[in-house]
Amino acid sequence: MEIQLWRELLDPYRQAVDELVIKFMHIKQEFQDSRMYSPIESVCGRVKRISSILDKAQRKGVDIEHLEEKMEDIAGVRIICQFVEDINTVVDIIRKRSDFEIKQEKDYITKSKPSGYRSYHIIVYYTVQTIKGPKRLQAEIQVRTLAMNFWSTIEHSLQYKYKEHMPDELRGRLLRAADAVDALDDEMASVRDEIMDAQNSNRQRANLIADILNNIENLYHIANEREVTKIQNEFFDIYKLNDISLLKRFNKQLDVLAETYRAQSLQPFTGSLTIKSTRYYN
Ligand code: 0O2
Repeated sequence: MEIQLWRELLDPYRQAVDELVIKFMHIKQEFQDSRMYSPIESVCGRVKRISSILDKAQRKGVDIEHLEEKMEDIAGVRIICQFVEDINTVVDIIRKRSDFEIKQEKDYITKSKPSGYRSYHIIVYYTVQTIKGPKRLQAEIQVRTLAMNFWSTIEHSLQYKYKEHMPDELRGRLLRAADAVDALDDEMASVRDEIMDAQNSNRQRANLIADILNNIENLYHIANEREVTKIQNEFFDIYKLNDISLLKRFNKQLDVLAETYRAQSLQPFTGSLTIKSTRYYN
């Protein structure tokens, strides 16, 4: 096939990958904006390289004319989760969507491949809008944990190096490594609640600090600079105490203060308002 024809063939797949990656990133964002734990850790995608398409077509005996119909993973999206349990949540989310139709699910989590490979694959039909009109194509969504991804990335590069001739000894080591990955995922699952708690409070604290800084910044527009500098110093003192409840109270006080300033701005005001920092050390 001429290079121009390859470009024409692959362009809609590029568009599909871009769109799908954005859609899954938005799901993650939606969870975070709702201050909820996101089952999606990261998302990436790729269009299969022409050389890989040709290799696979040859390996599977697929005629170039039937590429689009027979090769399901020209467009590939990978969703990485922290825990095995999150994979089910992501799969459920995908099943409920109306912007793509599921063709097939391949569960290599419950039953790993003989290589030791674990991942959940969903083949979908997805329609992109192009200048030539809508184009329905296939895409493969791989859902796996960070640990599974680590293993498969390493194993994939070795497969690439050795093709079908991977030494038995290396194959054995990879299988043992795959068992270790299973054990790691199991171990992490047993402390999932603990880890999620820690991550939630980290996120909560980061959001709170961002809110406080935002509030202080807003005060610069309505209060006098000396007052705001004082408030900022009080914030640093409280910040050092590393106590989330003090930070929450401080933020509430900032809200009240901003409200008071706003009310005062409606009528002439010459005094000053500040937060009594001593209240936070009780
Ligand atoms: P690349 O370079 O990632 O694109 P099948 O359903 O078995 O007839 P197919 O299409 O091979 O045929 O489906 P399968 O087995 O679900 O594999 C699709 C993709 O999953 C592969 O694409 C790999 O990305 C990944 N994969 C499958 N098995 C393994 C494995 O043993 N190790 C690793 N590291 N990845 C695997 P490609 O085209 O093989 O490769």
